[in-house]
Amino acid sequence: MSEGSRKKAKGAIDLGGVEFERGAGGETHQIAGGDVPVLTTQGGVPVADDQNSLRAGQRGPTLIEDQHFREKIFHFDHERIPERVVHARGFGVHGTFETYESLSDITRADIFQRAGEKTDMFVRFSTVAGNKGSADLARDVRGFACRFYTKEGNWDLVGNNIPVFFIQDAIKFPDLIHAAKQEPDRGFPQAQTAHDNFWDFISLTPESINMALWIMSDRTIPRSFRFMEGFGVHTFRMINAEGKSTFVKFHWKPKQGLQSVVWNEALKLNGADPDFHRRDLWDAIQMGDFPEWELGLQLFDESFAENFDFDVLDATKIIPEEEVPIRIVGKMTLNRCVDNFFQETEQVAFQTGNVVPGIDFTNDPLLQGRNFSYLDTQLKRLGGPNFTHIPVNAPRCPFHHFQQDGHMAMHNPKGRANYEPNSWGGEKGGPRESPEKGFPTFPENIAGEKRRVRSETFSDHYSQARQFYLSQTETEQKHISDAFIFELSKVETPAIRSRVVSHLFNVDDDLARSVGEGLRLKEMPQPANAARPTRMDLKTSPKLSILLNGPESFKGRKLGVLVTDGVDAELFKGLKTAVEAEGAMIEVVAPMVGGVKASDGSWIEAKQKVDGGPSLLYDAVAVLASKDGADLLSKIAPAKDFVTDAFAHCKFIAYSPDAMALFEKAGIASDMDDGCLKLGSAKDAQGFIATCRALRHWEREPKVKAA
Ligand code: HDD
Repeated sequence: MSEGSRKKAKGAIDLGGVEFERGAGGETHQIAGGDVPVLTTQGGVPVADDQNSLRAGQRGPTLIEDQHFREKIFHFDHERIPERVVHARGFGVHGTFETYESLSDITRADIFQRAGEKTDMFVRFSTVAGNKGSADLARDVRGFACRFYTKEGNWDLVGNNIPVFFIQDAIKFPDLIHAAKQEPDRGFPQAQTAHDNFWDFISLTPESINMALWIMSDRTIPRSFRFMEGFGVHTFRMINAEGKSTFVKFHWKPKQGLQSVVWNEALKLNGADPDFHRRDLWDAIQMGDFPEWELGLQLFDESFAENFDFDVLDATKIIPEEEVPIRIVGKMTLNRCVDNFFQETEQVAFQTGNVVPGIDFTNDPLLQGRNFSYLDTQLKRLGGPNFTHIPVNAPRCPFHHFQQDGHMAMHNPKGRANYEPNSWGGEKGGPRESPEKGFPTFPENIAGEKRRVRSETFSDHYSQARQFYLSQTETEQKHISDAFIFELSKVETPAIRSRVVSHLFNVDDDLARSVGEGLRLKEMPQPANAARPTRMDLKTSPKLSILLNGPESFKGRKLGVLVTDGVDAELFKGLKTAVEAEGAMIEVVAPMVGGVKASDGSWIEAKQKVDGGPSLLYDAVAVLASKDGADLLSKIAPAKDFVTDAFAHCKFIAYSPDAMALFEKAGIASDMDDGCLKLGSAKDAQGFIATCRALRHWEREPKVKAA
């Protein structure tokens, strides 16, 4: 509000730029006027006093007549809606999709007709098992749900960051989720699969073993939503204007490259910053560093599907990129945070059934079941059938239908006709169907007995698990084995531990043995009975590794710099320049949040006090300390953790010569390796940042064993 835009009220006081006045009881009222609107009730009635309920006498009871109090409390009492039964914790943002080229030969979907066309999007990332308030770094699959507001309606691609699923038939979904979430008698553990029920179910469900390998890999502990792939999982169809069908699998490739954290880091991050992933995305978008993914299609025909090693309708299987290369057809840019979390992120109602003309389902039994479930769940969560009237769920193209009434109806059909056929004609008669423009279901020929049955073509449960495992680097294989050992160590029933290992013998002998030994099983189990023997001849697929597909830059990553008073100003400036030139971020950590005084007398502002800014938050770290500063840091336990954790998590570490005292006191000075770089002068900073492009110094890992 501009000064003098309104008169200062009598007795007004100024609390940090906002004007208040004292009421009769000594309380403060924020004064309306100028740019500040008058507070009203939901009905628009101006409110005079929002500090005190209406009382009979100064110290008497509250009056039931107080309609303002009643409305306020009534609304508050009804603020909560049920959280999602799965994927409760999520973070949504807006974006844009840009089509690179016309795909009219493959699909008539309007969004893929014109190169350069931009389509609005809403995307929600999530974890699966945890409740709404759980921590971001749980070991879990990440949801990757994308809505395209196309000119022919909403298309929802409701995928995950892992291309396969646990089960083949949707009828097992409630069992899977019951087993994964908190055990029903005790209500814990929260957001963890490391418990008996989950591994009991997995070990009795061999079709889940391929996914079990994926979830024990670092895919389930991504460094950021920005650094993970997305997958539509199922095989879908694309249909062109002539009615020709092509099978398709959807992939999202992050332009930022892939990156995960290590398990020990994830465990600690959950305490240091339970909002680590949502904060990361929020910060990146607010800073204008918009994350981008390219949309890729694996396109194939009936004859490929018939000859492929596995059934393309089985959602527990991939088609390796090496066999059907990915065709990049467009780019998604996430560029706007929501205005209100509840209104958009909580209320967005994704549905696999939202497909547009030119995109169609296949008979994948998991997809078929999902089409039923997603519509159904919205009724429970959003309270009625009119959830498409909520702006984030409404199409952005014209729409006309005869659905009417129900709770919270915002737009009923206008005019006399609310049915068809009708004989009113013209505008009065309302919308009509269009065989030409309408959604064309692919006329697939289907015949068969009505039976509860699982196709024989779905029965190979181990071959792709083996292929996935053998496609990983040695470092990643070790992480998988360590993750199994960690999770199964939390399983209290030895028979369940053994049963899981018995499946691993059908995947890879070395893996099974290392897990069995890590658990100290008294006796190695026999391989589990397999419906089909594991195929040993599948080629490895390097595209399945994270480390082989990382970025070649430190762009979008964060360097944490621990500084003290007396820090060499030139060195700090040199490092900052090098980080910014790379398109990365620098965050200053100091003994006190106010900052430090550099060697030239200049002031360096800090973002974090050292105990609130552990090295876990950063991709690489630097310690720039004066001699006195290093002595001070040596006495601060979180400063010692800063360097020991960074070292244990295989991060690159830079240090000013005087900072060495901290490493000595922390007990790691004699172990420091090629991943630790001394910054003699500002010139060395560039070389350090170039080194950081490798993200982690994995050679160190066998020595520190922290993963
Ligand atoms: Fe699901 C939510 C992804 C199988 C039933 N699912 C949900 C979300 C994602 C996925 C990303 C969160 C959407 C959001 O952000 O609001 N789900 C998947 C994938 C699956 C899968 C990739 C397998 C390929 N889901 C699946 C099955 C069923 C469900 C088999 C039930 C038969 N999923 C649901 C649900 C949810 C849901 C209960 C909870 C909230 C919601 O739908 O809107 O209906």
